Amino acid sequence: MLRKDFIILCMCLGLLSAACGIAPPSTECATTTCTNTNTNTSTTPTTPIANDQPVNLATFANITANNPYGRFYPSHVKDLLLGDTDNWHENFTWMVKDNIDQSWINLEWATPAVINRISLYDSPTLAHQITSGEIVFTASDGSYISPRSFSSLSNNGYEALTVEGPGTSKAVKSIKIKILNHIGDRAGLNEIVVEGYRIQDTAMNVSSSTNLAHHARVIAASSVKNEILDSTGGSTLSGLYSARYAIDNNTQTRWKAINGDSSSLTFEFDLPYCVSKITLYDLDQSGESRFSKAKLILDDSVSFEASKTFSSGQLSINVNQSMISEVKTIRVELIETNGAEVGLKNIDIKACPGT
Ligand SMILES: [Ca+2]
Ligand SMILES: [Ca+2]
Repeated sequence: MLRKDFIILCMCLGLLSAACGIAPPSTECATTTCTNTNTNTSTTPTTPIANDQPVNLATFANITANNPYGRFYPSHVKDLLLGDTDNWHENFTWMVKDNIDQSWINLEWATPAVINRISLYDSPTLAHQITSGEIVFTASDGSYISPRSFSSLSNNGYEALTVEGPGTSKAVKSIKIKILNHIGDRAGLNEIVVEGYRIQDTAMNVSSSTNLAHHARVIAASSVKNEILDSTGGSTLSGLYSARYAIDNNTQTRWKAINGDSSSLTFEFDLPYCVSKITLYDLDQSGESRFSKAKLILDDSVSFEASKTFSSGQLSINVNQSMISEVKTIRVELIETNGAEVGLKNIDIKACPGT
């Protein structure tokens, strides 16, 4: 079973509440290498961005990693869910199988952030444990930041090892977590929590090649196939078609709804971005339904509709900049569909040039 404290998070995510948060570490670390701390005590708001309100910035990071292994996708480290060995943990954890001690996972933000702490949760399988590693920081101004080393993670995957970040001394644009030693024939992480805040409350110097979808989090979905979140009945939590898979930088995964016409998905950024073009990638596997008409609603105020043929794999919609330039939330509605199990494989959101 999932741990009860994270079941709360599961339920929050299942209800897709904007108020759902992740527990911060309860004990501060005074040194660069810290011991395990329990993180089960409280929750914080996850709606940024006031500078005095630390949030889990991992949620808004683009995640990449080397040495991918099966369905243990890197994006699972920011899903706010701790998988365990009895409940489809391949859908909630990141694992590597080969070249383990040369493996890494990278979190990058579209704009700089102050990083106070990083909490690492090991993979839940007791046969696999990270026993040492290093966190490398890339400063937004290109200057050097000393890497932080860490020792053995708590093997059961439910208790975090917390490492100090550079804090206010340096703004950071990315962090890379390297595995240097391990036990077992695989290794990985259940979850990464990054406590910090933005140094600006507006997006600056975002590359037009950036896919802003990778810096968003899902806050609502009309339905999700096989998303069973009954914490009292012992039901399994498959997570196979989670809404987060529509914005996960992975064309192998998909959000799949079960309510056909007017299925919807809403996600938000932690900063307002200028958006120039949004492309929706339709499902394409045998037995999956398609959409032919979609609607985008930006910040609950401006909407666009566009159509494609059912057989077409994607739909691109240009956003008129005279109508809106600072977007915080995007709602996607699949208006006309040819079956119940509709969804999205991926969403690409282009930032405006020169913003
Ligand atoms: Ca996870
Ligand atoms: Ca995907």
